[in-house]
Amino acid sequence: MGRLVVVSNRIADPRKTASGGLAVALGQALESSGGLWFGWSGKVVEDGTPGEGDLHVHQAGKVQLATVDLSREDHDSYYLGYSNGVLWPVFHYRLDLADFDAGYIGGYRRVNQMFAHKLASLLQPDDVIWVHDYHLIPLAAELRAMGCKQRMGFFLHIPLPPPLILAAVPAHDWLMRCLFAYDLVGFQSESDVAHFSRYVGTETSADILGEHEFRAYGKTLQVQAFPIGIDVDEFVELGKGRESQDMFNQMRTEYSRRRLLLGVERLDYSKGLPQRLKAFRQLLQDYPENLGSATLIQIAAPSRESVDAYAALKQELESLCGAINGDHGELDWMPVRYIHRSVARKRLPGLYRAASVALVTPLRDGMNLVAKEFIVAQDPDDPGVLVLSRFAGAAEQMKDALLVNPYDTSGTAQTMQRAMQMPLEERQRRHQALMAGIREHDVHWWRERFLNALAAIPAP
Ligand code: ADQ
Repeated sequence: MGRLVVVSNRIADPRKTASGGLAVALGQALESSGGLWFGWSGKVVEDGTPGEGDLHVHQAGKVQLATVDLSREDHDSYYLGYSNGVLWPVFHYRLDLADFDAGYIGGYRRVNQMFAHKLASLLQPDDVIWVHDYHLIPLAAELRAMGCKQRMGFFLHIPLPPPLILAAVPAHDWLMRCLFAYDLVGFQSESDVAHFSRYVGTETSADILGEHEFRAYGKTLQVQAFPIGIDVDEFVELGKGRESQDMFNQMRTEYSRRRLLLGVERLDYSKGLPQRLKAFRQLLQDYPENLGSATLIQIAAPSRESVDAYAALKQELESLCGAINGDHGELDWMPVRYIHRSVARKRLPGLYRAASVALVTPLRDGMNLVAKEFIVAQDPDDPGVLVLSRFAGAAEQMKDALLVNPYDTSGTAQTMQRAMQMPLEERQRRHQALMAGIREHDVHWWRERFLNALAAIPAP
């Protein structure tokens, strides 16, 4: 196979561990092929011209990193507007939060066109191009329009909604048609693949050639589920580090008389935070033996704060935490510790390990890597319990977690109670089964499966 070219909205220097498992895994593939990673630089030029941006190229080991700046107007319409104000909510089934401002889509197309132009100047004929996520759906179509014939694959990190939800996007037919410019499209779960197949069956005149093969617009497209995993060895190593150990010891000392429940995510409405807090409040009401003991540490890292829906969520969360603490707290015990910051990646395994229960209860999630990280960080002899939303992509694989419907407040409270009371033997059995699955289907397996499937497609 030729050189690998990865394209994503943001890029990371794969040599830095703070970048996380995905960057490390992609970095390894890029290193072995002497590849290129292309994306937005993160820089916004206040008085920049829409559709124009400086290209920066530098070398990180064997990998070339190429980034482009965005003008303020492009950033606001492509990134905040269309990507995060339309596609993110709709793809997470939240039509009520979508802002269908007609101006956004022009910026989205313009930036994809500009990225295609800048990228094309760096491409070699036998490159294999792997495009990531909803910001860049039309990229292959733009590259093809410029005559690029390379093999191209696309992976969607977020869910694909059912056809009638997708059809609410004014330009849905154009978006879905753009997917046919790729040779391979990967989704996180089988339910996403089923939604794609149903969309194609009901909304297009494409021929469904097989479970994974579709033909339309003069092009054949392969579609498959490639559930993303984590870099297990990297996370285990992080867990052995001093920062992680210190975190664990500090938490164990501070909460020695308490039972710790933990939530870790970006502050995002897809993650089901208000529903989770209400379920925790229900737990305290329905099972009063938890009063004075159960403590929920909720870490919610700031995210997309200039999008309106995020500011409203932040307020709702603050008020819920205040109410729960006010109603149930004691001078020596506060039921909720809410922290609106991210935790350094090196400390995360220690935090996960100190918790008796992890609450991973999104309303909808492409996969959810926190669920997998929590399991890997546990002590196999005395592991914590994972409470996982059935609406996370991870639920298709992690059947040995306690699956919940996050909209069902008392059902979720009941499951939290069950998790806290689970006998050691059952905890060990569930942990062992989950761990085996996570190890087998790690991020390297995911990357290789995708790239092998792409390589197996005959060149156009
Ligand atoms: P995200 O929505 O960001 O990702 P997720 O997969 O849970 O969700 O987390 C990504 C990473 O961020 C994890 O490694 C986690 O440790 C880290 N992280 C999250 N909150 C943090 C915090 N408060 N402090 C420190 N680190 C934090 C999108 C999709 C997911 C999909 C991933 C990968 O929405 O469904 O699993 O991409 O494909």
